[in-house]
Amino acid sequence: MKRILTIQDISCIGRCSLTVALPILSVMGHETVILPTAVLSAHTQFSHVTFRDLTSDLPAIAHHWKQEKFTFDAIYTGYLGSAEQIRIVKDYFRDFSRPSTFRIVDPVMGDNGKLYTGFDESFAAQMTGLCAEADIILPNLTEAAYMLKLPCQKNGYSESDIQDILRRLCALGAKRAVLTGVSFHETELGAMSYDSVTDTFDAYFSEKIPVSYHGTGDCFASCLSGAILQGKTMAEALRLSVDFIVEGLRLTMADPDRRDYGINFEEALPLLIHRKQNTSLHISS
Ligand code: PXL
Repeated sequence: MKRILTIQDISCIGRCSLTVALPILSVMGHETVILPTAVLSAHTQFSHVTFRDLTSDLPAIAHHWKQEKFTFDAIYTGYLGSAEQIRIVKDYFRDFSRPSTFRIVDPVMGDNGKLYTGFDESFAAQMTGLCAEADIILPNLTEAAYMLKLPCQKNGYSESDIQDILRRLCALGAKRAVLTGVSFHETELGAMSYDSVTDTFDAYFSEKIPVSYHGTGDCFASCLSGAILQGKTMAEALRLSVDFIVEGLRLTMADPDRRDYGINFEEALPLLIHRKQNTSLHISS
């Protein structure tokens, strides 16, 4: 069994960050250690949210873990609330990694051409610095544009545009980059990745479901992290993660009581169990 540390906030309402990472990684068969960075009454797309900042707890937790000599097979980070938290996460990378530890950074900062509430370009620059230390980064197109200081463009990317963005993202320091929300055809949506070590691209597309729910990127990043830790190749991990999200979006749309509280990933979890049983490759421990 792999042990993964995931560092993100707890948003009580809204199916995102730790409330999706923990169940997804657990169902994929990983021991999941959580480090909550803040507790919010709901994610920041809601108005008037409460925010309990846990930054000052993080060094003390690290101190205890160092005494216990804990290390992890992977460290996966999502939404981080401040530049100070990014700095502390770099310390966690340094102190709790072995040479084989996968560092996975989802640079959660924005979507649909805009940064989320509370973030600015200087935060984006700090997050770009964290990405430089990662084995795998998973920006969406908005986050990639902020990282590369490019104009935000939602559609109209050609395959060679996306390949160029992926290469430039890796040139910032990460070994592999996965770009989510990629579409070359109006009926298809998926993700494309680049491995700078082998100089190879992978991509997987599925039916475009014409809705957008908050937290979808967090579900995707959790699933992809879990799949890589299961020993799946990037091509297999992309396929599983896109299929999982499409299933979750379909289930969400089919629910007559649906509200904008994230995607119904819970009823898509059996897909992850089924596909786990069919995994052919395993990474050595
Ligand atoms: O889904 C990303 C996310 C996670 N956590 C919090 C957020 C957001 C996006 O807005 O506000 C608190």
